[in-house]
Amino acid sequence: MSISKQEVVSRYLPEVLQPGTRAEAFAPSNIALCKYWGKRDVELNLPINSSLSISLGDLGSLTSITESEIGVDQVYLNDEALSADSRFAKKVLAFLELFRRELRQPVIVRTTNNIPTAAGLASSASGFAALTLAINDFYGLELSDNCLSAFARMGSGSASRSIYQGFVEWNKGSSVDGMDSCAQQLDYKWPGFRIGLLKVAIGEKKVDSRAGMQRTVESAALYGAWPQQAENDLVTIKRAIVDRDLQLLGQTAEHNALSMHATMIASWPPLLYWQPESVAAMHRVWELRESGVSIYLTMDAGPNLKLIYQQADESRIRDAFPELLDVDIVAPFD
Ligand code: 2P0
Repeated sequence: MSISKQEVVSRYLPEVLQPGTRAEAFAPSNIALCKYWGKRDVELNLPINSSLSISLGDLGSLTSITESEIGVDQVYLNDEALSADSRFAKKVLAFLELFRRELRQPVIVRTTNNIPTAAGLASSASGFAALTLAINDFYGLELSDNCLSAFARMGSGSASRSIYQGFVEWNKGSSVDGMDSCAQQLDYKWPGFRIGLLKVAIGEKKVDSRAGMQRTVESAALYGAWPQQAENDLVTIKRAIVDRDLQLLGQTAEHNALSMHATMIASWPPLLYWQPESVAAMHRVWELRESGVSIYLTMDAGPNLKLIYQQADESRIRDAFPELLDVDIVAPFD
């Protein structure tokens, strides 16, 4: 039996809210090295497996909440006022509603994403993390970091990880209310660690992650092998981070991503997020690796690649992927 989001949040709110007049918060986007794929509770976004990510420094979402003088709530995305029935505005206001109690003072929520649109990155992780942090500040909730991460997770699972910078582990947890399903920052830095965002194809995906993972859990027999693999991969990736072993980290992350995609492909109807250009780029990564460059790939629920490598190989990788010059190379620890 699932508990509702509202029930969970209400337990942690002060009796009387004391809203300020303005709050603003930033949260980074993140790329999972060990992926989250599959939910044990759809209402609360509780995952079947734990996951581990790297946050993208200053690429992410900046969200502000201010008191409004007009009689209704308003939502802006990238400086554009949205209509109240747009999908984004509805999601934002439904989330905000969880934290408001009986307060009816209208607010203006403004979100700006500085994630390069060319990178093909989802913004729901950084968006819900920034919104949660801004809500905490605006209503003076003084929530703990664990609580902030767990609440961000209720907006979007991967948002639990975007509360933090650096390497972040999201423990799947086991409690019914999900309050132990929150992320933690790993206390390891890795100067020279790089993520290259390689956009190979454009276009809206037809099936979003939320629907895609549900379809996989319900229809792919191969999914049965996924939770255990993910748990094993997470342990290996943590060890690789501690040892700064790029080969071990890269091959485990790449294998993890492709195994996740295998479960998607084994769903019905099939889920294939790759485009021909994605496959061509994968082959280029593998050729480059065969020529001695330590480069690995990971992919999410879309056609684009994220490259994992170290600064020492940067020029050879830029030469092999001139497209990288157009998008961002993220150096989380430098
Ligand atoms: C991840 N993805 O670990 C995985 C890998 C996509 C592929 O987290 O339904 O937008 O909001 O919890 O967080 C994307 O899924 O899904 C995601 P919901 P979310 O990064």
